[in-house]
Amino acid sequence: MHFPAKTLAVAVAAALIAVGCGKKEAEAPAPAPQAAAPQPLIVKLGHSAPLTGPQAHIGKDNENGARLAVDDINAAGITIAGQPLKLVLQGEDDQADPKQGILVAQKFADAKVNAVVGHLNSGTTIPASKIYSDAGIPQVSPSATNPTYTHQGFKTAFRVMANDEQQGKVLGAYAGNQLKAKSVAIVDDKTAYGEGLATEFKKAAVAAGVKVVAEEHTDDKAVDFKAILTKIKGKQPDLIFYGGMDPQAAPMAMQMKQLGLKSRLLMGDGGCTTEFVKNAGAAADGHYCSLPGIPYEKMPGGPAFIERFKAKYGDIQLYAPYAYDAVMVMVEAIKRAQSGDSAKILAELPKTDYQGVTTRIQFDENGDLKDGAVSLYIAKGGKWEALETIGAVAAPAK
Ligand code: ABU
Repeated sequence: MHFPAKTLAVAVAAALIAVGCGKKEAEAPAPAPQAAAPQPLIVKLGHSAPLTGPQAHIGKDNENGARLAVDDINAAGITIAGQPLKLVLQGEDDQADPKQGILVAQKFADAKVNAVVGHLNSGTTIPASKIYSDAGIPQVSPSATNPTYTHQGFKTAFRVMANDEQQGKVLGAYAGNQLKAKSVAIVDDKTAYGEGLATEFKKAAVAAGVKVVAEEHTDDKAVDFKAILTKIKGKQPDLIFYGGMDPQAAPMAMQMKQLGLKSRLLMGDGGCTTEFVKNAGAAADGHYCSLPGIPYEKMPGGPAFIERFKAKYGDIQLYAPYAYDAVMVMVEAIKRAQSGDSAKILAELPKTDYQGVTTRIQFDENGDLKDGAVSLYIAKGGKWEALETIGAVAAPAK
C-alpha cells in the first residue's frame, strides 16, 4: 500500500500526539500538596493607663510607647517555636482611678491576656497587681513607682524604673545638700504615689537637716491651691515639695507666682513633664523635678527613640521609652521561653538581662529594676534642663 508522503507525515504526527498525550495522562505526578503557612502565634498584651481625665496626656504617652514597640516587633518577623509572633495590644482606660484599675485588671484576666504592661499610676497598679497575681498574668509597669507594688510577694510584678524609696531619698538629700534648703513645706495629693513619695522625701530631707514647716494635702482633681499656698506663704519655706502629678503641679506653680511666694517647687516624676512647663509657662522657671532614670538624650537608645517617637506621636511626655522597654522585656521572655504562655513568660522574666532604650534592664528578687538611677532637672525657658544623675547607672549589657 502506498500513502502519499504528506498523508503519512500527518498520520505519524497524530499518532505521536496521541501517544504523547496518553503518556502524559498516565505518568503526570500528582500535584505536590501546598505546605500550609504556619499560623501566627497571637500574644495578647493588655495595656492600662488613664486615657481620659487630667492625666490622659501621660497615659496616651505610655500607650504610644507600648504601641511603637508592638509595631516594631510585628514588623521584625520573629518566629516562636516555628510560628510568626504577632503581638496584639489591648489598650484600656483606667482613668487613674483605683476602682477602675481593678475593673480593667479583671477585664484583662477574663480576656485571658498573656501579659500586662501597666498600669501607669501606683494607685491603680497596686490593687490591679493582686488580680494579675491570682490569675498568673505577668505584669511590667513602666511608671508606677510606689515601692509597695513590688513588695507584696507577688511573683508576677515587675517594673522598669527606680522606685520611690530611691527617688524620695535622692530628692530629700538634694534639697538639703545641693539646694541648701533650710526649710520645706510638703504637699501631697493623697494618692499612693504622691503620699508615698512625700513620706520618703520627708525622711531623707529631715536626715539632710531640712526643717519641715508645714504639711498639707490636696487631691488629684484639684486645681485651686490658694488656700494651702496662703498658709504656706506665712512660713516662708525655701522649698515646697509636691508629691503628685502635673495637672496639679502646673496651676500650683502659677498660683505661687500670683501670690508672690519666693519658695521653689521641688517635685518627683509626676510633675516632670513637657505639659508642666508648657502649662505653667513663665511660672515654671526655677522649679525642680526628678525623674527615675537618665535624661532621654543620654539613654543608650535615647536619640533614635526620640526621633522615631516624635515622627509618629510628637514630644515624649514622660514614660514612653519605659513603656517601650516594658513591651520589649516581655518579648525577650517570650523568645527565651519559645512560648506566649503566661506561666512560661513568668518563669523567664526574673532572668531578664536586656539592653533597652532606657538602660540595661535586670530585676532584683522583688521585680524592681537593679541599679536604678534618678536624675534632677530645673525648668528654664519652657524646658526641663538636666542637672545631674544620682545613683548607679547600669553598664551596657554584653
Ligand atoms: N511615678 C509617678 C507616676 C505614676 C505613679 O503613680 O507612680
